[in-house]
Amino acid sequence: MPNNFLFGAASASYQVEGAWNEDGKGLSNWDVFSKIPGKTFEDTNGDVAVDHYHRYKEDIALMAEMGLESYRFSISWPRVFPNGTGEVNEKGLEFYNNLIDECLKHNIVPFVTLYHWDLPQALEEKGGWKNPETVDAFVRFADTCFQSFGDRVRHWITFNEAVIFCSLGYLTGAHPPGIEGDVKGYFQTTHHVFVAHARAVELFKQNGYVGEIGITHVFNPAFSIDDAEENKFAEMHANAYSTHWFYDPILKGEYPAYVVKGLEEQGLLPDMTDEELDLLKRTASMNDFIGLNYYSPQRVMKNDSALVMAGGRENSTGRPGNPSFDGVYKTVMMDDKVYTKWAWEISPEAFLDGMHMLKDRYGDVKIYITENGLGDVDPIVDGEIVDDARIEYIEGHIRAVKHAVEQGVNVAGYYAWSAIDLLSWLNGYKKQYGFIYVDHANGLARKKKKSFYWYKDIIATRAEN
Ligand code: BGP
Repeated sequence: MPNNFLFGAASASYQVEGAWNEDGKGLSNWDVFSKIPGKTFEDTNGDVAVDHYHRYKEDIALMAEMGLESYRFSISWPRVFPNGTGEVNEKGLEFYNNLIDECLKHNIVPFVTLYHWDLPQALEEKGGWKNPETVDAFVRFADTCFQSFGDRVRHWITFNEAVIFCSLGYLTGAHPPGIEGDVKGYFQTTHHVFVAHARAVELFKQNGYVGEIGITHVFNPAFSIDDAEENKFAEMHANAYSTHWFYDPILKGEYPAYVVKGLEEQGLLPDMTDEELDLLKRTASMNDFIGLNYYSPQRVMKNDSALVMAGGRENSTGRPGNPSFDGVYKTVMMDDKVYTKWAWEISPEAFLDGMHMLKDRYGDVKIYITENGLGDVDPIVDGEIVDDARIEYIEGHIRAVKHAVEQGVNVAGYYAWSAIDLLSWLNGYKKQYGFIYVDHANGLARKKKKSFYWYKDIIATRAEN
């Protein structure tokens, strides 16, 4: 891999930090939602998580030992603004200042996500992402972060995976605010997120901050199960709703006409002002990159039933739900494909094809793979964590990135999910992703997994072989 290609790993505030009520932090929607019985796996929550808030020095030192070039983490909005807006919590800023400095001390490039799902509860109670005031509050939060950390942070992601928090929040109810079946609400909240993103990007550029800014979307490229015309139509439909709806407003500055028409016909088009649409248009060329979180593709076919929201992999993994309209597509599992324990298809080939699909539609936009990894219950052999399946998974996907780069796709970095074992939103601590193991039975002690040494070698050799 080229020398300027960044090898990193990622995390998110609610999933690692803990310290949910310390040093002036306000409540997040997840602090509240996860305590409603039955909402999360075995009622787990992120109150303590893996205590990164107190152990970040030890964690960053381990990342440095692994040779990590960049660490993607998110800022907890309620730690900075306990009520979402209003007074800043200086202690919150102090934590992120320390975290950033610790990364830099070890030559690790901080890659900061502003919003990875932990909305201040005070804003959730006022309508969350349905309320345009949340957009204003986000822009202020973003500006505060640019001002406070912009002298050292050069890489900013505004939002992580709008499709997930909007669809699970408003369609399936699996994430806060726990609403089911509000299809218009789903589209409305995605629109507000795109507007919030565009306003933050414009402000970043207008104020002359140094560095790059973009957004991260989950990327589930859709492929028809066969060549039947009706299934090919389903594939087109699935890509339009799950990919183009999310990438077009950011990179082309307008929504895909096909989806707009479909939503209009069903009375589901979000409320949008001319001013917002202009904003999307004029900021499209200002995005420096797009982040892709890729785990698996969708295999799709015609769906004869009416509106289907559950979309997917027929188990309860908490994945979305891509909405299907007029019953034209559904996502299915196939006998000849390989799946993880949580029924997510493993396909580096689809990843490579997907990157080409994006290049075909969006040209040479810079891409960071901001998440990719294997959720597993790691085998422990004689006290060692022998996560060969993770090594195989990541190796296959890094190889796909290498091919993509060789074939002219502009990929600038790869971030494994995750640096350290952490809370899985809906699967608790059982589903592991990290290179660093966290021993919950032993005071959250850290331990290096087999993959830790393997990734260290990949980075050191720049994935030569
Ligand atoms: C992405 C999220 C991450 C992480 C990952 C794995 O959608 O951005 O925060 O959770 O998926 O998901 P899970 O923990 O459900 O296996």
